[in-house]
Amino acid sequence: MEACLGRLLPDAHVSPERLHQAMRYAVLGGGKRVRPLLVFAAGDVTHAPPERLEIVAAALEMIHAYSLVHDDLPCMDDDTLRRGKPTTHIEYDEATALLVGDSLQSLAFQLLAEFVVADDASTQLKMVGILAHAAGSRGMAGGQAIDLASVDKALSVPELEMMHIHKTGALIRAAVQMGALAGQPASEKHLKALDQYAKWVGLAFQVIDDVLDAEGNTATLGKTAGKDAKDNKPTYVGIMGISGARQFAFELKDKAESALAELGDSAHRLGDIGRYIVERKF
Ligand code: GRG
Repeated sequence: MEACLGRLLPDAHVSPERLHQAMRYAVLGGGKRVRPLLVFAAGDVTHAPPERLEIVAAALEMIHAYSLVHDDLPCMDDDTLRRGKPTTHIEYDEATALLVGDSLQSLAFQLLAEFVVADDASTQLKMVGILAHAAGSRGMAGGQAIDLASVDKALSVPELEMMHIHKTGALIRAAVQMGALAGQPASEKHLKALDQYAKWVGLAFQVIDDVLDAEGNTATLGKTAGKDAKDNKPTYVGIMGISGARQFAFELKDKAESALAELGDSAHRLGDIGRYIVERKF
């Protein structure tokens, strides 16, 4: 994935050099690459060719990297550390960080327009629509808007779930759907099972993110720990406590695994990723 992203990003020596260097800084050399892992594992289910999955995974990771760069800006979460390095606006400057996000978002869609990633054009167009929806105001950006409006507010579990289904879950769901669509046609039943899996895994990912933030080890996390409590943000830990939230995440992982049952052995890597997501330490 690292090599693929390095190839697809503009070369650092191509003008405008500073912007291209900053784009590479934001994307390369860090990150767990969870969304690419999900693309590849979902692609197993429909026997999708790896050369298509690489492009889909890169597009997802570029949208994800853009969201992190913008999320770290002073007008949003105002953070100085990401993936163990200074955030992009600290290493470069705010205007460059803004443009990095804009350019990564455009590049993601350019990749989906320029490479063949599905058996036919209508499926490929559907994939473009899935990513646009997941990244936009009815997905990740909308979830971020809800997040920003929730500071200092007490949210119920369903309200918290609604926020995270958009902010974190939308892109994770898109990764699974798009990975599957890159291969042979799947039945509606199988696509629905994959979407159920993605919904539960996406939520489990966020619950564990809250737990890791609360447990607070900045060195291991590579980003500032304890930030949610400091910023007075509603979290699962705030509602359930650390051990309650961890247990909830494991229940969500079990639901995700159950959704995979009818997909057979081709979904075994999706099961592995579900377990990794709740057992991870950063
Ligand atoms: C600015 C439009 C816009 C959206 C921002 C994703 C997001 C929305 C904000 C990130 C803030 C945050 C901590 C979200 C919680 C879960 C999450 C997405 C964590 C970061 O993802 P990881 O853990 O990061 O996959 P790495 O660095 O491993 O890629």
